[in-house]
Amino acid sequence: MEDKKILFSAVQPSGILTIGNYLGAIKNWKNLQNDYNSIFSGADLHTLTVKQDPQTLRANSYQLAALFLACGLDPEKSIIFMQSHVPAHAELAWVLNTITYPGELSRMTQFKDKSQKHQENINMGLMDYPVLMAADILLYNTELVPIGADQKQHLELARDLAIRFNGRFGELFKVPEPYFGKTATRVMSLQEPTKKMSKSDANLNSFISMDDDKDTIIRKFKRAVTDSDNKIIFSEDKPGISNLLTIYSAFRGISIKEAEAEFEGKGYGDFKVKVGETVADVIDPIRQEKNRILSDKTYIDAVLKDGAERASRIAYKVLSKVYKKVGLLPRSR
Ligand code: LTN
Repeated sequence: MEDKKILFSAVQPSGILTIGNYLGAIKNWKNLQNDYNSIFSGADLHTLTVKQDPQTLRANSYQLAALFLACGLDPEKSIIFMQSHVPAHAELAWVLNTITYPGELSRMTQFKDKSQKHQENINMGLMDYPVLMAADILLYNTELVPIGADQKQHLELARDLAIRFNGRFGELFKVPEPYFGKTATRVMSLQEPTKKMSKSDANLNSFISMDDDKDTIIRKFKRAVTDSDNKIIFSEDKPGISNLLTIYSAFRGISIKEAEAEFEGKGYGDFKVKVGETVADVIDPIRQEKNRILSDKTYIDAVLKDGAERASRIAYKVLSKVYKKVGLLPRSR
């Protein structure tokens, strides 16, 4: 690999993604892969921490891999693989577990939220989630980790564990930095614009999935909740309109100010249709390309196999240094 900084990120194959996930992660990855040695993973082991139907998980993993490719992640430029295909992730997580304190994990916001949400299945994996994520990151001497704000605490743990390990066993891990991107796009629900857009929302009109077709997208935007003063400006007391402006400007690659100027004097009806069309113009081709790629599982398997091989080569070099540092015997070859 060329002498560029190493960047690692991952998404869980836990079902359809929304335009929030797209704007928050994969859209930016496409550009980052030119500037960094980029490694992108489907975090399938993480997905097991909440109940999964095995068949659905398999389908979702193919969906995610195909979406990565359809969004422009390039297997020639980046390493694209499934976490479970590189056992070093689970192996490093074990070692990191031995330097992690239960209190560090039990006070994680996401653990507390998910424990609330899945009271029937509070398992050790759910609590250990951030340690596996630390392993994902540290295995590749990662310097940069593109993440959303919700993963900040987890990245902080990865940094703490890197520093703790280095302190105890000698310099080895790079201490990773978060990468939040230029604009923090926080996409809100179309129905309750004070809540984050979520694919698990019972109201299907509240989110745009990466699987929605053009008509569905436009219909959902037409139904988006706004207010009644008919001014298209970004303002705290206009969460609905502000959200639509955020989405529009992110998809157009323009500033909120420019978007406001474009719609000055226009009505909400026209505005909503325009936002819908703009989003659909980007999302619809991605969906079609994703479905085309999905029809060729052999191709996806080949991409993931190559990715896993390349990832393994890096990961096992680091893992064997970890094993040596902690005092495990070298394996004779
Ligand atoms: N927890 C992340 C997904 C994830 C990840 C990672 C992100 C798993 N491993 C390593 C960055 C680096 C999420 O759910 N967004």
